[in-house]
Amino acid sequence: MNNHRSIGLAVAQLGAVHLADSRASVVRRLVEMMREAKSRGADFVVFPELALTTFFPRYWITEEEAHERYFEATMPSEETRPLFDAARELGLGFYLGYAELTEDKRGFNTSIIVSPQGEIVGKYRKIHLPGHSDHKVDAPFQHLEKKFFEVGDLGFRVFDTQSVRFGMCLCNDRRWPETYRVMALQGAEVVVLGYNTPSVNIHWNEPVHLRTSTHLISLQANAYQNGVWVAASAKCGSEDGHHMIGSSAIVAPTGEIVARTVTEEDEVISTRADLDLGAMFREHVFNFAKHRRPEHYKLITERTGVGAPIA
Ligand code: CDV
Repeated sequence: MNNHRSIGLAVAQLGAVHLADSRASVVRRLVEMMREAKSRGADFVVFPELALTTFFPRYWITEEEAHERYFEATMPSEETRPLFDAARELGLGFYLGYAELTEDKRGFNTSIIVSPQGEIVGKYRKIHLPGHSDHKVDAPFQHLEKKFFEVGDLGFRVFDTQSVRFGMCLCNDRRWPETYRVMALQGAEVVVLGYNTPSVNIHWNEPVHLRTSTHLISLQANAYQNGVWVAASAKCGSEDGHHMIGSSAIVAPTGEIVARTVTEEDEVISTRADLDLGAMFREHVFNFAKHRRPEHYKLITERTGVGAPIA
């Protein structure tokens, strides 16, 4: 055994959450997986995006109805407190995605990091929101993240807890290299994220095998290029007939998948993440201070879409 710094890292994938499922029943499933993660030696567990309800942006409903049924006005609430109690009881930190309603009725697709003391130590609000805000009347379902959520206003920050520097993001953010690089430039060691990736998209036709492949490629490439661990947790399976991919995974800073789910149900995967594995890359091939050339990257912050070639 080496004496490297490490953390026991678990991903708790969640199977389908149907319209009829109560918050309390979902929280019970999450707590059960916290116990399973702890029994495997985990110190931290990663739950999915919008983990407490069905993936409601697929339904055309009013903002008021969505707020009433699917958003959290407080965290913890009566219904979510068992997660915080379990964290304290088990000495286990966690990441959780949920729909956040602020006091002034603004909606965000949010995630938090909670310490083993049951304190919220970090909050993130999703920045790369996919989908649309209008009603696609001819589509079999909607993807209304742009209707129900504002673009996150907290940036890609990092949070120190359990002697680890965590970064976090949500779902579609995982496909964008800027997400990870901004966090890696702040010394992130572990990037945690949750996702709901539908197998069918109303905007483009990508077969399921490719959807799984592009999901994993995004995690693997960005783990390697930033020397970070990436732990990604799906909500998956068929929610009232709407299927979402699984393949939750833990990826090492080498870009290798060290654990991956095999079901589309509630399933815990885990590993002991050697935090010095990332240091090896950050000190050599991806030594940012030595090798990055930001003077040649200006277009990345100046432009959103494709424009004219630079002179
Ligand atoms: N919830 C998501 O952000 N889903 C997107 C889909 C729409 C592609 C994803 O990146 O998986």
